[in-house]
Amino acid sequence: TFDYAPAPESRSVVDLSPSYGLFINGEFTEGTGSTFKTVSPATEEVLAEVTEASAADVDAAVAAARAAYTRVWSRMSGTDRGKYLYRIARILQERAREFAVLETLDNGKPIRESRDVDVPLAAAHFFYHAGWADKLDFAGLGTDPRPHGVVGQVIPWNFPLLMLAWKIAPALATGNTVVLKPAETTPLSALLFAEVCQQADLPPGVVNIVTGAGATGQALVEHGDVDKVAFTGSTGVGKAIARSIAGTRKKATLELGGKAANIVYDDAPVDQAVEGIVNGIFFNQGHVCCAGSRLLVQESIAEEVEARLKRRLETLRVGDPLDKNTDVGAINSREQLDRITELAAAGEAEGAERWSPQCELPSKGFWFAPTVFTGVSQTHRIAQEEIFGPVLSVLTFRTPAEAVAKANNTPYGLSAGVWSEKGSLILWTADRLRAGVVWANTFNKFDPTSPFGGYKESGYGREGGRHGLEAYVRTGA
Ligand code: TXE
Repeated sequence: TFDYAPAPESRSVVDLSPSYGLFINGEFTEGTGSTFKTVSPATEEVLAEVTEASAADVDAAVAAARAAYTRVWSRMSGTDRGKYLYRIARILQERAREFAVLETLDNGKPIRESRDVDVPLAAAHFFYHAGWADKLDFAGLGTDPRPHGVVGQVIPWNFPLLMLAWKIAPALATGNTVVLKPAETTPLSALLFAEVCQQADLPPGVVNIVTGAGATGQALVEHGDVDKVAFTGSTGVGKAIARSIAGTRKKATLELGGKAANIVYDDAPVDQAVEGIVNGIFFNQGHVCCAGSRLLVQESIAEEVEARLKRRLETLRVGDPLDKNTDVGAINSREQLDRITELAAAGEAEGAERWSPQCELPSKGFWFAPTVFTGVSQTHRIAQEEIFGPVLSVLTFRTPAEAVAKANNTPYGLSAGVWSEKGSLILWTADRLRAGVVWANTFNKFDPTSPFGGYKESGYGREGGRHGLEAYVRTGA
């Protein structure tokens, strides 16, 4: 183990305040609740004190969103709503460095990823939806698409800014107003986004941010004046939300867990596939709902792929997330580290073979070395349960039919990858996979124009693309 001090020049890009309030009706307010601390997962240093919104605070935020909806946002032309979204997108680009550093500090992900993926994709999401705002009549949404009203949105900690963009951009483009609760371990980029709303002169109340833990999220989704709920997070909480709003007028979209198969056929371009396997599971420390957490490799090439994969993993740099050369950063929280550690121990106990490259981990913070399990069988917990960490389970198959059967044999159905030189085999396989997204000879490719979402216990509804707009409107015929 070793100690490190985060690079001071990167740190100075963000101007952290010692404490943060809530963003309600266009202003930062102290709120009536208590406070909690958000820490850097890489060092355990306290970054800031953040307000834990009470039920009364949630009430005030929903009232602000309702007033903004009724008085301003639902009456505004799509063209004007679009102008605000374009403005937000441009400010995100201008302040990209600040967002990237803040996201990395609060989340623990490598700066290269927040700089090259999270922040540009968040801006792209606003640009894309700005374009829809005045074209909703042509989006195939039925006759006279209308917004729902006030949307309550709860997001997770793995892509804090990007998930915020996935939620807020389509809601605003379609004329809804929003109360959003970021995850308790990563509230800071949402609060910086609140500043962006001010800078863009967004009418007060159109976007409100309430920070806090599960109880704040629950108060929001169960609030009587919320018309629609959008949630990304664990399958357990997603089911609880679905139960709690059953029988009410509320619409809901749920984006939940995954256990994606990355299927590698024996004619696949092996070097490319190995890169795709590494990106599939070690990108963002494996804190990705669509992570390629199960490698299904054809038996005849399994030995070669495993050997090349291990050689490649020896070169991954694990450590300081603010260092531009880092490939794998910190685990987001101690709770998540405990979950990963427990599931990895179960993998060993159930008889799979555990391997990690030699790597020194920092002495403070939450860290887990990249880990590969071989000899995994379908019934093992590490083949069924979402680990949400840098842990790959390797299974083998002989025939395409067996690959499909194994790939589909989990409660989830969010994403999958297929690697082969044969287009026909890729299409045959994709057609049989119960997964919302199937990547061919690539993995973890995201684009605002493509709908994303799951089958089975991975949830329902789509985000992104034209389909993503459907969740935010009600239509006539
Ligand atoms: O998720 P939670 P956790 C999976 C992943 C991970 C596990 C647990 O497997 O290991 O879930 O993570 C808010 N009503 N995913 O415990 O609790 C909470 O405050 C309303 C996959 O962090 O689901 C946070 O804002 N809201 C996933 C958000 O829900 C509630 C991403 C997610 O937290 C609530 C995250 C309640 N009763 C975890 N309880 C993905 N699909 O990307 C909690 N929250």
